[in-house]
Amino acid sequence: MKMKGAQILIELLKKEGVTTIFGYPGGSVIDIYDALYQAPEIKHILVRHEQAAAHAADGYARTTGKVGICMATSGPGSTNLVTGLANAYMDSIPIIAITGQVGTRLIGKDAFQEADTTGITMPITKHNFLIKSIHELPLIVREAFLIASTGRPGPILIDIPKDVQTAEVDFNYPEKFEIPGYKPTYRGHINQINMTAQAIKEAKKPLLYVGGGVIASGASDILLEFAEKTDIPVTYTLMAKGAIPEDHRLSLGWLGMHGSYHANKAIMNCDLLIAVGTRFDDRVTGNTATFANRAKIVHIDIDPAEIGKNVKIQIPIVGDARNILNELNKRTETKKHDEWLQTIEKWKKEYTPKPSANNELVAQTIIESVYRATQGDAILVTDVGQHQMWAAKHFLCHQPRKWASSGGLGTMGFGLPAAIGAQVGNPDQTVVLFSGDGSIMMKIQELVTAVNNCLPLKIFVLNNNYLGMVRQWQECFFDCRYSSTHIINPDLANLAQAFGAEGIPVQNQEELDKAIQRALEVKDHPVLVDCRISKETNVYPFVPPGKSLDEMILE
Ligand SMILES: Cc1ncc(C[n+]2csc(CCOP(=O)(O)OP(=O)(O)O)c2C)c(N)n1
Repeated sequence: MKMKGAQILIELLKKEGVTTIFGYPGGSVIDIYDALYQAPEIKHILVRHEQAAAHAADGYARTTGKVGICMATSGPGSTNLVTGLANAYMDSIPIIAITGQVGTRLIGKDAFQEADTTGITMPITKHNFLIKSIHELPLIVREAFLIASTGRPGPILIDIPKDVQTAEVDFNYPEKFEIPGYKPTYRGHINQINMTAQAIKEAKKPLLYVGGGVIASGASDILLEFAEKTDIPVTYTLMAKGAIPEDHRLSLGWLGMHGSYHANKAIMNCDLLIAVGTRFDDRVTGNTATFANRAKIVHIDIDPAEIGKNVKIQIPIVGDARNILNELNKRTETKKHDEWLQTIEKWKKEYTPKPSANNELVAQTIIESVYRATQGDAILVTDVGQHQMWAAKHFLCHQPRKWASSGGLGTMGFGLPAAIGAQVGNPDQTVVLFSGDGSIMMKIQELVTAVNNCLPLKIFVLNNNYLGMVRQWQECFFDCRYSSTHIINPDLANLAQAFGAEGIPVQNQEELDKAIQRALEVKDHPVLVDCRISKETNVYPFVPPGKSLDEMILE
């Protein structure tokens, strides 16, 4: 049967199990939108800015484990996706962006709303495609889904010129296909696995350092089994929050610039570091020359390009985290590391950050109050800044895929659209967003997207009238010269009301408790709680950029 390119695309998406697209229409995707109109199986969430479509697809993917889909028109539509794609790329999140392009004959002629979308997005996608003929469409869409979700996951972009969308051909679904040269390695080299098992046997102070790869490969359960059997404590990156229950006796919290004191101490004193599905980001390592410099380092990662990129590795293992942890589990014996765990426990007692002494609302208390009220049974989403660090510290996650935060790119404005994606993907779960007054203003227009779709997001803005994290750096390194970090915003609770959401301002604990209860009982619209917090609180501990993890500023 003859079908138009736009219809073929929708058929292919249905075959891939797509039920939701986040997007924004325009002339170059109007045919796809028309095909979508006739496909009620796929829900389209109309955002108010294309960047939000990409972040929503990202939040959807992080919290469901499925591929997230976003769509935009050519030119300004596709360039607006760029930040969202870069964000997903840095955190290895599988999303597919579908963009319209001007007709093939107009490409390169500065046609209306033309941009070199594949050129622009080349460095921030795992792969991208410009479809030149309708005959290529089926295979490319199938390849896109495979590449996005296998190996090291990541964003893929498919740019579809207008004439490809309107051309007609007989549609044949490519049941079987192969991508020459694309063969991710899943099984680790057995010799290297045996060497690691031997190193574990010999180690007195071993430590696991895990990253987002553990979540991506669904390895959390086996990680826990392995850690318990070998009695090895676990520290993790922000991306791996929830990979191990955070209240587990072997969990040390996250590490790095704002990580926990005892996790950073453990890194600097361990004799064996087993890094799994992580990329030794500079926020984690601090000074790479001194990072874990008393340890033999094992690096397990599916992407061979990551091994040895930032830190010298003694035992590299390329492969899937789940497979390799399984193998390691089989090859290791039950062990005990009481002395090492006691040392870590001593560090844990040595330092706990002090809450602010005055009577104002403090961010940490707000987050702890929400954590208690939800009993931690929520998907937690954050924006970027101090509130992100406090949320990560004070709201514990006990399962994978309960946490969505911009790790690698650190994108302010990620939070609200990502929370929308998380709620759409998990309609029965409570979704809590912690944002800052700077971050929320970057994508505040998406409140109406949440209102239109009856999404009961619980949004807590930690409002300190500052771009807090930058102010903290100005305080610490620029002698309190607060250049352009004091921020005056509209009344956020009233603004929420204007969008059709519910807005509640809070100044003290009593008002906060009431607002939390109200937010949790609402089922059909977003609630924004504007928490006026103490203005100049800092996030501690704090490893200054480029310093060693044991050079933490404590207060
Ligand atoms: C898009 C973007 N622009 C600039 C920055 C730099 N930046 C990092 S944190 C921060 C301040 C965040 O302020 P706010 O959202 O109010 O959160 P707070 O730190 O006060 O909790 C800024 C400007 C960024 N991360 N992302």
